[in-house]
Amino acid sequence: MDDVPDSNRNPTHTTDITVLGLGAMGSALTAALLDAGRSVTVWNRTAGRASELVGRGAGAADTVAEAVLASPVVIACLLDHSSVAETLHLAAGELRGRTLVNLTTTTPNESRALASWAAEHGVDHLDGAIMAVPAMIGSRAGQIFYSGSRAAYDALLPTLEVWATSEFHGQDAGRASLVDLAMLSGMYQMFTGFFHGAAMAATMGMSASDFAARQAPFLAAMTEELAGYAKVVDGGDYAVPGQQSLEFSDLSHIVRASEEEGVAPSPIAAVQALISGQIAAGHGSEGLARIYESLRSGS
Ligand code: FVH
Repeated sequence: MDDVPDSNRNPTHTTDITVLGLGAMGSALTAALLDAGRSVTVWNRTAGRASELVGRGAGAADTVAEAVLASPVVIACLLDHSSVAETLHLAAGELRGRTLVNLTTTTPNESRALASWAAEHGVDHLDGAIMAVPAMIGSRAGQIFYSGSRAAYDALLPTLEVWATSEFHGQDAGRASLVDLAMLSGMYQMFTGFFHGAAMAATMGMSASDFAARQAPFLAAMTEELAGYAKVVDGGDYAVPGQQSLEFSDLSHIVRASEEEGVAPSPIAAVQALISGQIAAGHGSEGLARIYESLRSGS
């Protein structure tokens, strides 16, 4: 790396941890490790991103293989699954006998594919899914889900806890990613619902900020309903008394209003389609949570 002073080049000493990838998240993870007193070797594909961390005590490696050889534990925090595969193939032999923690966002099957690759190459593999932005790393506010090697998780827990609250989800490497992406699915659909509502309110001149000031406390109050809906889903009885029925929850008036105002109705129309499907299947008197069954069955 061109930005690294000679004294930090080609570390001959063994460090505690190697971090591959110094994007926003990899840099935050490294900084937290240094703050916690761990010795760290870093590598990044593009030169010029290590200087600040080197100034704080990290050693910088010129190649992936050199970085991997420097530590018994290797953290990968790269863009996506392909970049991880591409990078690790450069040091497959050097990784043998080491622990790999992949904190890159991947799909569950991509995590499982990496687990198989790691097993074939004698690497102890733990997959992690980060529920935090870089500024939250180093505090208990963030969460990181893990799955894969239980032995690696147990051994590394004091280090993992440097970054965020840790939660182990099982030895199937895909599970952490699955929980992560399921959580993000809920979040993005909530945001999309907000944007749809803001677009409707904008047709009468309300700013998105004014709409947000009203929507935020309302949505916060509505999240109180989640536990009740979850209880119905887990119990599997959607006819439990006291719920608002699907027929009563018909949202076609919101779809119509959206269309009348010239706003694309797609987000709310998707919800209405789930409701209509369950009503057509004869479940109109059951509660809104019944749409979970359409989603679960893939229909
Ligand atoms: N940042 C965030 O808020 C989110 C929070 C939740 C989890 N994500 C995931 O973390 C992974 C890394 O995210 P990031 O924010 O660090 O991403 P960037 O700042 O864009 O840095 C990307 C790094 O990946 C390197 N890279 C890209 N392609 C390759 C490749 N083919 N081979 C080797 N390295 C590659 C890139 O290197 P360079 O462009 O500087 O050379 C950066 O180091 C990610 O999965 C998020 O979804 C973060």
